[in-house]
Amino acid sequence: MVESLKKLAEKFNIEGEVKDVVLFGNGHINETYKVFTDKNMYTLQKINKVVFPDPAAIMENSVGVTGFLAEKIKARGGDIYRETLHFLKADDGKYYVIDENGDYWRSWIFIDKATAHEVVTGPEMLEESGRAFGEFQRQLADYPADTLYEVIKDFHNTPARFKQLTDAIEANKSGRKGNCKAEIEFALTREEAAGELMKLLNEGKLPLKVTHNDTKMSNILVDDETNKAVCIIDLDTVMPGLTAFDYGDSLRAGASTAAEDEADLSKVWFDLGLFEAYTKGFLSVCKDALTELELETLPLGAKLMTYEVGIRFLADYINGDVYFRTKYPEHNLVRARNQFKLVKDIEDKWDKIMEIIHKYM
Ligand code: GN1
Ligand code: MG
Repeated sequence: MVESLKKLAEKFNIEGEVKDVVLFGNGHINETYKVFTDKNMYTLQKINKVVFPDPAAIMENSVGVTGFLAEKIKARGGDIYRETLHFLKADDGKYYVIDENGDYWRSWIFIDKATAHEVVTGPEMLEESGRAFGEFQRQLADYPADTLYEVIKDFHNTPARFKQLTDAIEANKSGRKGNCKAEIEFALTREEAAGELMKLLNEGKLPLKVTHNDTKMSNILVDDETNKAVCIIDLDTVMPGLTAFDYGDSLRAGASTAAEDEADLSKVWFDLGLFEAYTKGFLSVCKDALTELELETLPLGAKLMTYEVGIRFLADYINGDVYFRTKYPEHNLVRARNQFKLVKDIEDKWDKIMEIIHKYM
C-alpha cells in the first residue's frame, strides 16, 4: 500500500526523495495523505469520482483559480506557497495522475503549522472566517467566472432543488412521505421565496461571481500560532455563483447555536451575535467589491442556503437516504427539521438582521 502511494507521489514534481506517506485529515469525500520527502512535505489526494465524475474539469478550475490568487498574493508580497494551494504537475505536464484503477490523484505543497478546525469556538473565530471568505470573494472578483466548469449542475439553484423535492414527494420511493407532512408543508409554502436570488440573477440584476460553495469553517486553514486564517482549501465545488451563496452557506452552519443534526430544536437558534461577527469580518474586506444590490441581498443567502439544504435533506429522506450519509433511519428528517427551525428563526429576526448588515455596508 505505502509502496504504491510512494510511487504515485513520485510521479509528481516533488522535491527530494519520498520517505513516508501517512493517511491525513478527516474529509468525507476524498482520500488524503501526507507525503514526507527529505526536502519538503506534500499532500496527495485521491478524488472521489462518484461525487466528481470529471476530475480533470475540477483540476482545471482549481489550477485556474489558485494561479490567479497566487498572482495577487505575489503582488502584495505574500507567501504564494502558504496563502493558496500550490498544485503540482505530474511528469506528463498534467495536474493529475490516473492509477491502475482509473482513479485520479493530485498533489499540492503541504501547508504546515496550520489547522482546519471542525468547530467554531466563538465570535472571534467566525469573524476571522468571514474575513477569509470575504478575501476570497474580493480577490476573485475580476476572475472570468464563465470560464469555470459547473462541476455539479444547479448546485445552489434553489428552485431546481425545490423541483427535486416535489419529484421526491411525487415518487415517494421510501413510502415515508406520510411521516413528514408538517415539514413538506413548511417547504412547499416557501416556493416563491425559494426563487428570489435566482430571479435576480436571471434578470441580470446580480452578477455571477466565482464562489467556493462549501464555505464552512473546516475549509479554512488557520495559523497555529497567530489564529489568523491562512488559506482556503477544498476547491472542488468552486463554480460560478452568487456571493450570497458563500456568505449564506457560512452562516447556515456558523451562526447556528447547535449542530446541523441536533434533534432537540429548543437548542437550535440563529444567533445574531455570531451573524454580526461573520458579517463584520466578511464585509470589512469585500464590501467595495460588491454592488449595492449584492450587499442588500446577502442575508437572503443565509435564509436560502439554509432552506435549500433543508429541502435537500427532506428530499433525501423521502427518497430513502441515497445521497447524504446517515447514522440512523430518521437522520435526514432530523436534519431537515433542524434547518427549517433555523429558517423560521431567520424569518422572525429578519428586521434585526437587516439592521445589523446595514451597520457594515
Ligand atoms: C455536503 O460533504 P460536505 O459536508 O462537505 C454537501 C453540502 C451540504 C453539506 C451539509 C457536494 O457537504 O452542499 O451543505 O453536505 N456537499 C455536496 O452537511 O453535496
Ligand atoms: Mg466539501
